[in-house]
Amino acid sequence: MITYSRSRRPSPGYNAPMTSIIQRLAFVLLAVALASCASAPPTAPEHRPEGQGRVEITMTGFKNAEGQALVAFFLDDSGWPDPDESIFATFTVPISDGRAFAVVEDVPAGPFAVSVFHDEDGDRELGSGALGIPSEAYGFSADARDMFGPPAFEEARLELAAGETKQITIRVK
Ligand SMILES: [Ca+2]
Repeated sequence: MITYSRSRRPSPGYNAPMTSIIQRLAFVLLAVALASCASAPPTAPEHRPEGQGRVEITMTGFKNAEGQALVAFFLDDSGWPDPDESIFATFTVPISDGRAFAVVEDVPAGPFAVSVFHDEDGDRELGSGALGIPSEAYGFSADARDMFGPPAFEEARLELAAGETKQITIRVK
């Protein structure tokens, strides 16, 4: 096959079919390579639908009104669930009658998750006591809870549609 290219003088039609077959084969291989890349979800960025919505968060279960509720809003697992690592929004909300309420506007449609804790001492850290067990109450969207640490983003994940106002309740404990 390689030697044919040497005799490439006045006979252009001779090499042409082989070239086009090689080009076609290369294209098929490229398509296969691209297809196998697309089916690797851990590295591929997730497609989000167009549009925005609004999320209304009711938080319940606060045992007193000291300090504030620290709310962290995430669109993916990047930084989850650390309030200081949220790329989208982190804010504090006052507590009244064991409850707190927040509205998050202009949220891109698609997956999201929320982490909340009762920052009683106002140090922006989830207090922990003996054996590292949290001493301040906390909770996550979708009622996600894990015995041995924070739940994964996927466990707390909810979906927002474009134009939707979604009301969620997070119970801290
Ligand atoms: Ca704290």
